[in-house]
Parts: sequence; structure tokens; C-alpha cells
Amino acid sequence: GTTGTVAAVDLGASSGRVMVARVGTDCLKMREAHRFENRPVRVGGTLYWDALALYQGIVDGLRAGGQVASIGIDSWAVDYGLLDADGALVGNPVHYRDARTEGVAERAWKTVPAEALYAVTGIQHAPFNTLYQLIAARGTGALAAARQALLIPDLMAYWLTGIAGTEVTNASTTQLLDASSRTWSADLAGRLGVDVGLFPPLRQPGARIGDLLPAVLEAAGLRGPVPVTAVASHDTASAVVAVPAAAGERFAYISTGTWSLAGLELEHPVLSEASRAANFTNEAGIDGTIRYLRNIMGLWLLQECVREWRVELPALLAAARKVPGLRSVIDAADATFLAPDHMPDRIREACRATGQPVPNTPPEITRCILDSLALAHRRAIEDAQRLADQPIDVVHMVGGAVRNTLLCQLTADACGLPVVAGPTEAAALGNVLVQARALGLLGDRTEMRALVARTQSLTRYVPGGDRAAWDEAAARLSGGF
Ligand code: ADP
Ligand code: LRH
Repeated sequence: GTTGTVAAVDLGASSGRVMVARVGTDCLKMREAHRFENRPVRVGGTLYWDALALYQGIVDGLRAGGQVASIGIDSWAVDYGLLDADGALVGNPVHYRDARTEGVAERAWKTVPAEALYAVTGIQHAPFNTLYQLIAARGTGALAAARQALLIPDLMAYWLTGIAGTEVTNASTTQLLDASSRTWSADLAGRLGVDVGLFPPLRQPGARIGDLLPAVLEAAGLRGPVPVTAVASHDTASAVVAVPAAAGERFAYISTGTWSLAGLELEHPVLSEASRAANFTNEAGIDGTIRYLRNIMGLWLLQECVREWRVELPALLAAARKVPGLRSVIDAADATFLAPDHMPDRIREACRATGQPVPNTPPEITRCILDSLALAHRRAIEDAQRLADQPIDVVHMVGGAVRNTLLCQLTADACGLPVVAGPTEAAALGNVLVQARALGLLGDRTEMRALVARTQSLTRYVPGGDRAAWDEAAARLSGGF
């Protein structure tokens, strides 16, 4: 069949990459053209993203990747850059882990109760939701000067094409959209003093954004025209597109990396009070689907420890495999682990405070993290099935943690379900697939997923281990120790 070549820009919290893929009905081959570190910078007490370094990484990657028929961009959610009346960036985008949003949500709920917010937006509570970031920014010179707010992938697309818009899957994470109509909930936002008019009009995955600007073509060494295509620009939405589920399969997914996002694909949002209390989110997926999931701290916990210990990950994981399991577990969905720094001490402290043995060595702490993540995966998947009344038979793990074979096995053991692990670069693949569909090369979601299943390397983990021990640890966690 016909194939095309496209570039997928995927910006993760730990690294950015530009992938180039050849794609068609029988073909999905992707290679990494360029990978660059994404290093947040703390200046004057605020934690920022280095937006210009990310942009430069994209241009370098496009140059390395060569001529393509289309470019798509996805990144982490919620964060934004502000543009002034001249279209210039007003300050660096603030990182979602910055402390400026502490206590903001609780104050906002005095005006619009959390229940009312959830009933409309269906979005989980996280202190860093764009809504709370914009409230925290009120009164700043930057916000006063701002004429537009652009989410991170939309900001990059604006710099590449000169065209501004707000892609809808990522827009859903702002907590400023109505989950049912997928349009701005201007009224709710207005009551909280937030003007949704700052965001340019919504656009859908598959829409053509615009062509690379002449100066960008030159910097990237490309011949024009090269269109930038809107994809599911929230990285998790792109990752869910690339889950290699078979037609009719009853599946849950865990999109892993810095975060673990664990849940289900649904046709309709679940906006019940029980769902809110369980902190499940209803984020927008492609084709009108809902990503019904819970945020779990994910490999962030380990990343931060490794940064402090200055050790190599493979050796550490080999040692953690030999440590006896489930001695101490922590709540990996707890927002107290959100901020950077001193992670090993914070994990030890959480174990001490709950009367469990305190892990000391790096392998012991690593084992505690991985056991806890597996338990959090189990809990999210159990809760999702119950709250959405949608039972499953298999768990698909995609993203960076697929390389962590211990975590994959522990997740299968904890859930008591088979885990199909792969692909590792799911977000980039989902980005590629949506572009391919926009180019007329692919059909529906089932076809896209079947293509991933046929072409990518997947590993199946069969549940084993001691069921009673997992049940006991799960009870320890949910029973408040
Ligand atoms: P993000 O997109 O959020 O930046 P990734 O999907 O790139 O995250 O996943 C990064 C994570 O993958 C790291 O935190 C690390 O724990 C894990 N990882 C990377 N390489 C390996 C490896 N060789 N073995 C085990 N885990 C790995
Ligand atoms: C994962 C992710 C996740 C969001 C978080 C801020 O990269 O997009 O879905 O909740 O970043």
C-alpha cells in the first residue's frame, strides 16, 4: 500500500524527542532522529520550563530527521506560555511542579465547590490544573500583559507556523472545558476570575495547523511546504491511540513514564460523585472518546532518587529484584510526592509515619517504589472498572516503564491479570498514527491499533507471585496502615 513519512515531536517531562516514521496500512517503522534533555530551571524561587531550549531541540530534530510530509507535536499537559500583543512570549512557562498553586484550589472551591467543578469538567483534582495556575497568576505583570495563552504543544506549533490554536485533547486537561460538550466552560471559569478567551479557538486532532514558516524551513534545512498537523497533542492521549488492543478486547491501559496514567477508554464521561471522590479524570481522547483514568506519581519517584544517588538504573533495578517484596508500601497517588528534591528521605519518612519498616539502601527504596507503583496500578484499574461499570481482561502497559521489566511483572502480579507491555514510544507512535490518518493513509482506531500490534515488539507478562501477599499490601494501603 501507499506509505508516507512524518515527524512526531514528543516532549516528555524528562526528555524531548523527534521521531521520524514511515507509515501506511502495512507499515509502521519509526526511528529516533534526535533526543534532548528537558531540564527545568529554577530562577528566583520559581520553577520554569526552558521553552526556547525545547523549540531549539525541535528544530535540530527536524534538521536531523530530513524531509517529511507532515509534522505533529505532543507534550505533557496543563502548562502554557503567555503571549503579549506582539505575539512575543511573556516570561518562561511555569512548571506544573512549581509551588505557586499551593492552597489555590482550596480557596477557589469556596466560590465554586469542587463537586460543581467536577460535574461540568469531569477533571480530577490536581493542584497544577491550568485553572488553578491561572488563578495563581492573577495580579502578575505577565498575566496583565498577556493577550493569549498557548498550551505547550500549541506554543511550539505557533513558533513553527505562526498560527495559534488550542488542541482539544490537551485543552481538556485545563479543567476549563465542559466534558460533555467539549467546549469552553466560560461561565464556570468566569466565576473564578479566569478568562477562557485567552485561549485561541479549539482545533481537533487531524486538522491542518499551517505550514512551516520560511525562516523555520531554512533553520531546519527543509524544502517547503511542510504542514504541521494537529495530533492528540496531550501526550497521554497520543499514547492511548497507540495501545495495541485488538478489536473487541476488554482492556485497561497504563501509560507510563514520568507519570503512570492508568484507566479505561470510554464512550461517555463518568461524572458521578463517587468518581470525583476517587479522583478519576475524564480527559478527551480522539474521536470523541473519554480517557477515564487516575494520575499516579509514576517513575518520577525513582527518577528523583536516581538523580540524588547518581547511580545507573539497570544495576539498581537488578539489585531491587533481589530485595524481598512488599515490606513497605507508600501511596503513589499522593500529591505530597509532587515536588522535586529529597525524594529518598520523603519515601523513608512516609514508611516511618505509617509504622512500616523503613527502607534504607537504594535497592530497598527502589523496591518500595516499584511495589507501591504496582499496587497503585492495581487500585486504579480496579476502581476504574467499578466506577465505569466496564470490566476488563487484560492490561496494556505502554511508555518508558515498558523497559522496566520488574515493574511490568509486579504490575501483572498485583493486578492478577496478564500485562501486554509495549510499545515504549507510544506517545510518538500515536502522534504518527493521527498524522497518517489525516494524510488519508489509515482508517479508524481499530485499524491503527492493529497496525501497532502487528509491527511493534510486545512482551506478555503472566500474573504470578503470592496473591495473598498482594491482597494484604493492598489492604495495608487502603486501610490507612
Ligand atoms: P517522559 O516521556 O515522561 O519523559 P519516558 O516515557 O521517556 O518519560 O520514560 C522515562 C522513564 O523510563 C525513566 O524515568 C526511567 O525510569 C525509565 N527507563 C528509561 N530507560 C530505562 C531502562 N533502560 N530500564 C528501565 N527503565 C528505564
Ligand atoms: C504525562 C502528563 C499527564 C499529566 C501530566 C502533567 O506526561 O501529560 O497526563 O497529568 O503530564
